[in-house]
Amino acid sequence: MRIVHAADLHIDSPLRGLSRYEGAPVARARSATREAFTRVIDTCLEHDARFLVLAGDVFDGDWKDAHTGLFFLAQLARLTPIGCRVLLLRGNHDFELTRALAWPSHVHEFSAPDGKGRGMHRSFVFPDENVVFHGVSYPTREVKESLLPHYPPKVAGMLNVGVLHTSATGARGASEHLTYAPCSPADLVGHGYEYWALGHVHTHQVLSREPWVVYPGNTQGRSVRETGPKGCVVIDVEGTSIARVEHVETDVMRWYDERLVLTADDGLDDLFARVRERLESIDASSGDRLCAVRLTLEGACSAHEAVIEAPERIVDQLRAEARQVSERVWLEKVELATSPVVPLETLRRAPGLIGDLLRHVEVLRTEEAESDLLTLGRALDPLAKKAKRELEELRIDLGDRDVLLRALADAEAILAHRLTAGEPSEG
Ligand SMILES: [Mn+2]
Repeated sequence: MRIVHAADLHIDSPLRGLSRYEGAPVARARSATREAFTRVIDTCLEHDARFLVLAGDVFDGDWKDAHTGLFFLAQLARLTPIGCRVLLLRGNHDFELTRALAWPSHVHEFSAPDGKGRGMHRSFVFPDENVVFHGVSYPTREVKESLLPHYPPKVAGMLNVGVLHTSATGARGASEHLTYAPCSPADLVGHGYEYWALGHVHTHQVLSREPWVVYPGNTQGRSVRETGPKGCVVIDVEGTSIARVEHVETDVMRWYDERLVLTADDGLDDLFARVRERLESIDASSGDRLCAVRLTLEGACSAHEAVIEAPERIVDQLRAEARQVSERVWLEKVELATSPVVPLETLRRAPGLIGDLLRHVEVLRTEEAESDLLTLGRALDPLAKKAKRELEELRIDLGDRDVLLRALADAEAILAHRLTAGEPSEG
């Protein structure tokens, strides 16, 4: 007998910030959470699952309109022919669904602790499969106390599955989420159930195997903070014990947070070649999925000067390269953090003109020289007036000391590179 366990589907989550990039596969990205749920249902059908457990945050929040609910019901209806039943728990995101539709008879929703509105449904018993599910939905967004005291004791002679939306202490990635209904894995283990179907933390992990305490992770990554494969788990049950738990990927768009470290010999052509190579390997390893890649370029390299002289052009060119690699690969963001090959520290200590210049720049960095730095900034006023709109769009304020310090560092790197070009750098 098989059970599919999923959580944190966040169906119709808006995926903020994605629409800004020209050529970005926005429509596909928007529908990603829906497609991932479709794949969860596919997984139930493929494994002939008897139950589908949804452990909270199925929806990202209250439905904007009926479309979300109609889509959800249409997918659940696909389970009816195989007799797969659904156990539904409300988490902090979907505790309240003001437009909720009546669930069909194969959907069983757990009540909140006070039973508000829907009676007390804390345990659902299925004698045909000798299994009982226990769960407590969120009555409100912020559940500060452990919900564990509301869970009934184990029913002897049956498979007991606890469904719980919780911040389990020590779980990987737990710090990325607000702490709700906290509990410790040891308390869950001690409760006596054979399997804890958790939700809330978006990173898949097995906290315990005897008994099983499992986060399936979310079904679809929604930002660069949610990289790597995402999916649900398939639980193999033999009698009243768990034989196997397997993670199955359901994501249709995968996030990558990539760092590429360039070295001294790498010029601009090498930079593009290295990026292309990396994007090709990402594309090859991701199947037919969309890949949203955040790319950080680092390292002291010859390409640095060209990078800081025209960063926007480099980023545009990289987006064009990505597009050529595959239409499935999409550069979500490029961070240019390369540094000059010229050893600034050494040059700064050297006697002569270049040393003097760099030492003067260094003085401008001190707090005592703040007024000099701001004066320097004001020298850019005529330029700032011409580029007023662009600066506003980029939120660049030339009266801001941090902005000026960054500009100073770029100018310093360009100067040092130009003034020492052709000379062997001192090691
Ligand atoms: Mn949650």
